[in-house]
Amino acid sequence: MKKFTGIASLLLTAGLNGFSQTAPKPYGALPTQGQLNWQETGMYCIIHYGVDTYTDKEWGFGDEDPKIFNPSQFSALQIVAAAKAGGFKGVVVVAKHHDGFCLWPTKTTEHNISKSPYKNGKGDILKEYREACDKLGMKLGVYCSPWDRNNPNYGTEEYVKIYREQLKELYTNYGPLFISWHDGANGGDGYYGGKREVRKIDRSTYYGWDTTWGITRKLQPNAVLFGDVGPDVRWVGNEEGHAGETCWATYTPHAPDEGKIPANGYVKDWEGTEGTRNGKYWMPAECDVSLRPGWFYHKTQDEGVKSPYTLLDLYYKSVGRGAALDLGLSPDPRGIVNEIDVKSLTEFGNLLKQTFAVNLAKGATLTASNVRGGNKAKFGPQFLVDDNRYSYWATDDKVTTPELTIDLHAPKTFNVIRLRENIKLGQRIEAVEVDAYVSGKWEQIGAATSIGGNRLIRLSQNVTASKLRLRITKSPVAIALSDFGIYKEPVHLTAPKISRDKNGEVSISTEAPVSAIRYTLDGHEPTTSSPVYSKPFRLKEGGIVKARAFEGKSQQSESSYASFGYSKAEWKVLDANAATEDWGKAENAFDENTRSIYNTLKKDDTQFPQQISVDMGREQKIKAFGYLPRQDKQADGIVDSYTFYTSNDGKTWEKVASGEFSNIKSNPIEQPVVLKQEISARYFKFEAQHVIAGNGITVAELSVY
Ligand code: FUL
Repeated sequence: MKKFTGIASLLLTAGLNGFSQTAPKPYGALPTQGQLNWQETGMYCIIHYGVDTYTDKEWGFGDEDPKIFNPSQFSALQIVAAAKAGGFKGVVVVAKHHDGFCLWPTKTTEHNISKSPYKNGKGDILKEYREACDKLGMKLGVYCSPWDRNNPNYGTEEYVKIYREQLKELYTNYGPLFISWHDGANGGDGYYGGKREVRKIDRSTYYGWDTTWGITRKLQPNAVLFGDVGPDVRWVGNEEGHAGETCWATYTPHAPDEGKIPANGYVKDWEGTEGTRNGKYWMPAECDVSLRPGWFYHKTQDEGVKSPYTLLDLYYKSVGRGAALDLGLSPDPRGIVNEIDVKSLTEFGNLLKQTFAVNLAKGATLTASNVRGGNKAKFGPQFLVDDNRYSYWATDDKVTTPELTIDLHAPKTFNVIRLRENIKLGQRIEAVEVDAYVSGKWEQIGAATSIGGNRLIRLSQNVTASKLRLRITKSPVAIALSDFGIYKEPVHLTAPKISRDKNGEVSISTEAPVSAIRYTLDGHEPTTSSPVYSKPFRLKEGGIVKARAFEGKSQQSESSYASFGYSKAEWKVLDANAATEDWGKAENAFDENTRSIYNTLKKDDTQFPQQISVDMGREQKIKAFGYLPRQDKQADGIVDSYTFYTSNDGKTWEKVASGEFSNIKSNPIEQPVVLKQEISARYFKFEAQHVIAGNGITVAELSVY
């Protein structure tokens, strides 16, 4: 009898397996609990605020006097509330940036907040953030820069110990933390206790990352570790806020040099944008991008705060591709997030809320071409609309390209589709297509690749339909899809694009036809009474153009903004280092085309400095210069140490500005150089002392303001 039961249960199990009533076998690398929590967090802010806020720099040299840190109105509560209003779930506080100044009273270095006048040396910014986060139900994470341009020990084993002590202090005193953020910018020149020299480290081995990460695991076991090489969350490879259109949660990082171990700051970072299909590790991407052009606050960038719709676009390109959005906030010298920034954040938060408030697929009848083991109660498609990210529709092992029809019972209008896999079983689905039943036939309306933990398909126009179809077109194994949603993003007109050509003619255009574009040249916001744009116009002296699209009486787009320097129509090259190729000629440095570059790159050794001098045709009043580095994602020839000269005869030159373009590698935006005082000159010279890579210089545009 006993024997018989044994055989019966064996038969039964075999039968069940045969009908695939057990859960599908997990596929590939899998997320940890910490990574699942991080995926659900989805969006958070990184806060850059410290001595750079007072020196107006992106990278402090490390010689800043702690006395300059004395905010009048610092409010962690206001800052965290601004992030929350934008729909963000947590903040990563830059506790120490490359300048080495610690915003908490650390025992590891004198270079910290206790030496500042803030709260008479009794202040602790980290503690204030901890309290604010607790009060507002937000998560807290920390960024402690490995590179320390202040510390005299930087480059030695002693410093690595100090760095680990700093992390220990942060982990012990300010938890619970959801993320520990490790930057890849490492080694270079700095103050280093007064030595003012260049210190190079072996990025592959110096920090002993395995040991350092062990400290995080021990003291903050629920925090994920972020870095170029994760190990939990990887850098996406750009600071523009977008992941690849195809973006895998799995990744195998590679060192730039064959046979070496990759590390933070030492990885083929462009590979992070898409990740690796069937990569060795579950290491999803984080997209970091600042709300402003730079990471720290600069008054001159007040006009450059990203608009709510730009943020929404980035949301689709990061969170919507299975990555996280990490948006940089830059409190101003008062110690709070500027009103302009708060406004944009709040509007963005409202847009998100409005868009995702209602899943229009709820209440639909879902019919699947296959359900695992025929067991609807366990694996049926009803789980796709139940608000649980882990309950799922699954197919039999041999069925990898099933279809699903969604009967909405009544016409619904939508423009966003959301899909999620149950990633506890890995990232399985490689491609899908979505159809709508319109005018008696199926029409494809959208497609997506690499589904994973969250995939949003933003349609270019509204679709109205009462029946939809989802086709899984590629998956190596049975599917385990957890969510299907359709949403309606509110109507909006997109802000016009403003550009200027070589002859100084300004054009304004919109993506779709609108009833009117109106613009201003005096810095004011365009209204229904501003002039209507009808054809290109000249803007010889440069200036600010603002434009807005209008539809009917009540609808208007966001306004767009462009600031132009003096027209370059009459500019001529006076002298310049020889260009490498014809297409890299010096004139490209002022042709108003950001895609063409002046290029002196050579294969062999090249002497620095290198220069280009320009005859502007007549004397101009100059307040500032601008250097726009190449915009094609290549680093060769990008200048990071410069001098500007002016002249009235093209022979004798006066040096009017010099310095470094901090962080230009990761964030290659126009670098404005404001002169100490306005100057009159007909000629200027841009001289490069150093580039971030390559032998020679590249310039997309030079501008004079
Ligand atoms: C970069 C840093 O060098 C920037 O200054 C900034 O902190 C950004 C978030 O990471 O690599």
